[in-house]
Amino acid sequence: MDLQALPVVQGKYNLENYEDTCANFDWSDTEKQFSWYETGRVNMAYEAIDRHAESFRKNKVALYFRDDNREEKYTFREMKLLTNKAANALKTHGNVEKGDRVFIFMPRSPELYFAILGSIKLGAIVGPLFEAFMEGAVKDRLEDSEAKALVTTPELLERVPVEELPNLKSVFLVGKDIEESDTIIDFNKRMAEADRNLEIEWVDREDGLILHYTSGSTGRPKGVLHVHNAMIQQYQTARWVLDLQEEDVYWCTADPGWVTGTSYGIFGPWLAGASNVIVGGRFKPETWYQTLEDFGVTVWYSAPTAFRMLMSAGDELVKQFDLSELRHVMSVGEPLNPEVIRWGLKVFNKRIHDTWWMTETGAQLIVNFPCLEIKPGSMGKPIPGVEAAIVDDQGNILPPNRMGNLAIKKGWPSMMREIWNNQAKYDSYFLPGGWYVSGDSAYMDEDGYFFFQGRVDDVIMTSGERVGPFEVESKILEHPAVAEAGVIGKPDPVRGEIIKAFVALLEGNEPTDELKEDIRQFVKKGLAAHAAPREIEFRDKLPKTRSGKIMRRVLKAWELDLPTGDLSTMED
Ligand code: 6R9
Repeated sequence: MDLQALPVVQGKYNLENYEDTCANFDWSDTEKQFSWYETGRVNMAYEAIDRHAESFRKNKVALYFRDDNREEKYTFREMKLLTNKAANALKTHGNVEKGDRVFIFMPRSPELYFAILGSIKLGAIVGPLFEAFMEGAVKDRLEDSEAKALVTTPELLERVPVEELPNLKSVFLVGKDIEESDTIIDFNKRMAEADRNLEIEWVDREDGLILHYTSGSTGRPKGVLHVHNAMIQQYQTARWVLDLQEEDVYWCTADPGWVTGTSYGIFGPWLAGASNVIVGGRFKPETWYQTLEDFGVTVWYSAPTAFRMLMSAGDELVKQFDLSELRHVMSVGEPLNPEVIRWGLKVFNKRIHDTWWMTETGAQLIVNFPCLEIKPGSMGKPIPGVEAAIVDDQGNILPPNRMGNLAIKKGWPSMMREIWNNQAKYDSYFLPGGWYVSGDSAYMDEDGYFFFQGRVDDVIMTSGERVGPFEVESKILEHPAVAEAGVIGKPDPVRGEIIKAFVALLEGNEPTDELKEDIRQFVKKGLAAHAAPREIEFRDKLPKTRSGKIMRRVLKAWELDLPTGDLSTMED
């Protein structure tokens, strides 16, 4: 059963009239907000922090931080000085300069944000790594990007094979009693003694800002490079879509290891001068509701898996909290089920607004604006200044209600500029006519609303995290008992999809439950907990093409009891 379109709720939104804005909008209107417009030079960290520290927002809280051990807050002025100090420490002790890659690999903490913004103030390119990554995943990324410096913790350092990374010259450790050496530097100590004044590195709009590694269906994870110019769209969507206003308290639940945690956990909200809540630690429904109540969160950005987990924690729990400040709720990362929207209406009395975008796009592209009617099941409409369409494999635009490739006309401000060291991969995203092809299939209805249908490729979205089957298969293949492995996403009511692996064993190995668990642990330790298959099924042989590629499509058909389709390329 579908919900009827949910009407606009009365309110004063930053975007009041969608149609008019689309007709008259020009990105150069937004560019005028930034220093670049006057000086020709810019720096994301200046625009996100220092600019406010030099304005009426000086003593406004920029960052509220909480985890199991710490509760702290920092004003924009304090953030400016602390990020200056972080920059000075990185420069003095790590020789970090413009264009260098600095990786940040640690759980959420205020220092993580000082380190990211400090690196950006030096013009360095930041590579954020999710804390759950294990040695293999960490090494791949540091190696591919030739990272020069790393900020991490003593606990996580065990997963960094420093000796095998010749380009990695300095490792800054955030922790207690750090013993310094040629490569190891005590981040807190060096920050404390660093100068609080800094000559910011003014860069060009097209200079590198951030490198997010993400997964495709083939090959190793790829480094998606974004540039400072992304601020134009991140700022504009923070106004239009997040609808941030001066008095808002904003909470984005994503970790900065993923793009949502940087574009909308750091850049967007701070470009808009908002108070930003950052919460560390593991997901617990009680803690999340407590966060909403204690900080008086007004604008909240999360993901369907999280909503579904809250939903399964029951309606009695949510009633114990005062969530009356909450005024605007958004979702990203996976399809937002109408059922979740219905639940949101019931327990928060709020419409949950879906937003669609990707690591590669740098910022939101198709969304349900607060000023639009919401059609449950739809991701919404393209933001003004962006052209979206459904195209066929040749780049021809398809009419309404026809399913095809969700594509965006090249040239939006926050688009990725490079796949690190891989021009061919970058080029493979585009079709004739200047269409960027997302890898998602969708259709558009006659009112211009877009509806997500699935991935065109084999990428798995599990709990909102994007996992490439190839990376998991490669890891499983390293297990001494394994001959072949094929990995697919299996539909799951809470997590969207779970990772399922089909495995053929080398001769002499018994297909036991212990071995399944051993393979699971092997992937968990070698790659990351969220990439470990929740289900493993042993088969004597896996379906392969004549060129030896595992046919994941056939595995999926086995799993879902569907017809296997055309098998003419199968080996025998
Ligand atoms: C921001 C982010 C991108 C992929 C994307 C699509 C899926 C994102 C969605 C959605 C349905 C939405 N996705 N938003 N699917 N409805 N509103 O998630 O980036 O990690 O790169 O994932 O996520 O399949 O192609 P990323």
